[in-house]
Amino acid sequence: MSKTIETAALQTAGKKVEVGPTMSGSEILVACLEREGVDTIFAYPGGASMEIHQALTRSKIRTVLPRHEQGGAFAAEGYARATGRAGVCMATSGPGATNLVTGIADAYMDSVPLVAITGQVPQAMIGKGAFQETDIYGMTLPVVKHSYLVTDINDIPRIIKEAFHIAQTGRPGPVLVDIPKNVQQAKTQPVFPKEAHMRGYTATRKASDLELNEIIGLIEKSERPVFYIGGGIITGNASEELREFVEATQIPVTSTIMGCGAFPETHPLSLRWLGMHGAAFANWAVNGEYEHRKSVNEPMKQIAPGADLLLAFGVRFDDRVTGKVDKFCEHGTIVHMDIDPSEINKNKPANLPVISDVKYALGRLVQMVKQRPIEKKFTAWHQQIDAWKAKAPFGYTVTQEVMKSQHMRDHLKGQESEVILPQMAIEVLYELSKGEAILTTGVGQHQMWTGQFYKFKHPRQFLTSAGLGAMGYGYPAALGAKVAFPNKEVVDIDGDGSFLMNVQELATAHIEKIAAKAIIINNQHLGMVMQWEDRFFAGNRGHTYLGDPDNRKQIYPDYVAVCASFNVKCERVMYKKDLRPAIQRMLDAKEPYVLDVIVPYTEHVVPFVPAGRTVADMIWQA
Ligand SMILES: Cc1ncc(C[n+]2csc(CCOP(=O)(O)OP(=O)(O)O)c2C)c(N)n1
Ligand SMILES: [Mg+2]
Repeated sequence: MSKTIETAALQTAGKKVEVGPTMSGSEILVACLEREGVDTIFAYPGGASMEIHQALTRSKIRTVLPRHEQGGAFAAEGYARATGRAGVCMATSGPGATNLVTGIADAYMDSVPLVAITGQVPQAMIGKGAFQETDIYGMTLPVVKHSYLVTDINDIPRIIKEAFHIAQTGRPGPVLVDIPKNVQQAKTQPVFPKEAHMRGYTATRKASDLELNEIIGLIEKSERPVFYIGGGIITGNASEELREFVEATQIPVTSTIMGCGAFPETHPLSLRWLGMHGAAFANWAVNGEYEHRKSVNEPMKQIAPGADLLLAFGVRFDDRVTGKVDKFCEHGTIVHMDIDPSEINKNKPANLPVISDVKYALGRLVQMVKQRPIEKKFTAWHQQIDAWKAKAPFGYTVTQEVMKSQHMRDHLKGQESEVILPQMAIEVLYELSKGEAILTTGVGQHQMWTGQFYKFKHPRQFLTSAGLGAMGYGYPAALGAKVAFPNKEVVDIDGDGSFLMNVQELATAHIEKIAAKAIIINNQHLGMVMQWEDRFFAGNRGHTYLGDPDNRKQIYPDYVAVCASFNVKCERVMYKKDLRPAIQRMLDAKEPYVLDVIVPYTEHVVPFVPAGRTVADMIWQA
């Protein structure tokens, strides 16, 4: 049994530590994970990590065996995004480790706390081209917040303590810990530190009252302020403070996709999300309304001005949000608040940069406006925004193009009124789940429609691969979220292309009894790429059809049969009349459940600001 002692030397250093009995490196690692409060690890074994699995069999930590390391990494991310605590995944050296890379990159792009552990060949073999040797440390350097190659068994407790601290504090991100097999096998008496001490690592930064007063001064001077908020509000746990400040100041709020749910999208002051496929009214509120121009050579003709003050909190001015960045909020004063100084002036110069923990800053701003309320009511601005909301809500219609499509000819002959559009499926899910489900997605059109037709009320409700845009994310991420919250409804809204990329995780769902649900929005195409082909390449198909070209009438692959082979229930839904009851059956199920919803491929996601363009180029009418 381990016991807490303070040795003379360590007492001198003023640090409380726990010294354990002699153990192997693998056992020490698992003991460290236990001390970090890890309850689940998504881990796939191999020669260089099996010793750690042996130690895990003697631990209370739940080990979930994904069927592909990428699935394990995405599941750990789903767990992390849903809880805010670090997700943990593990793989063996070589191919196991490289299979984690996409998940690590995804966590890096979206600032998700992830601890990725890899087995490595024995130290003496490193650099010799040993069997399953890869320099995963070097390979992942550009996509980690930090990484370690453990060279001494005595370092394991400190490294794991630091890894979790780094992953979860400040701007969260992925940390890689690569552990050679001989270090796992060696034995020592571990010394577990209670805290991480790292010189030069500052996780907390606080805005000064001077800076915050300046923000209030700018709000008082402004006529058309807008909040542009992102994932930073969610990772910074600042939703409550944001809501209080917004209600006190009446400033409308738009978010990035990463920020969906940080401010309730059902709130009258919500402008939903902005950017390439965001709400037209959000794009207008930030940039102003312009006459639609057919070519970039035409001048931009303004109809109404947009924000004169942009409060950009916990965002990074991603190109999918800004389009042509110098035209983004061209006439507004920009306040950019972030905990990560490297974001300031990276993509867009800020008039007032503030480096701060956003929860602290918003909390303090709330106190300030309580003491001295802002007089302005922004009435004219709210009227303008209401008019924009009425003019261009998210919507869809069954168009002539849909009616004449191959889909109608092949599948709905005589029953055209029963066509299911992708957007309908998401709307019905929103209704039947009362807007309370945790959703994950793949990447593509279905992902954008999920954002548009499901209104997120809570932070950590919409888990989507935003920055990396990694197809295959949806179902494994749903498994991770469901493991964390077994009593919440977790649904992956996926594309037929994306779902197939990690279809093997159906086995994980069944064997591990993880009741995550999935709705496949099956258009038999790589829909988003097809949309760009339609818009920019005269509809010429460059390998975007996923069905069987020799038998276009067949829906391919047959997901009902695929799921059946994994012992997972699946229904195919072709007609509108069947949609609602099928979604209800899926929600009622206490086990993994898949709906394969067949939709036409003819729909385009609108609004659409083509890449690198401006709000004047936005296509917003279908
Ligand atoms: C791993 C990966 N490969 C390729 C892409 C490029 N890509 C973006 S969207 C898309 C189409 C996705 O098709 P599907 O999952 O069926 O979704 P849909 O757009 O049809 O709703 C592709 C190929 C990507 N984002 N990720
Ligand atoms: Mg598709």
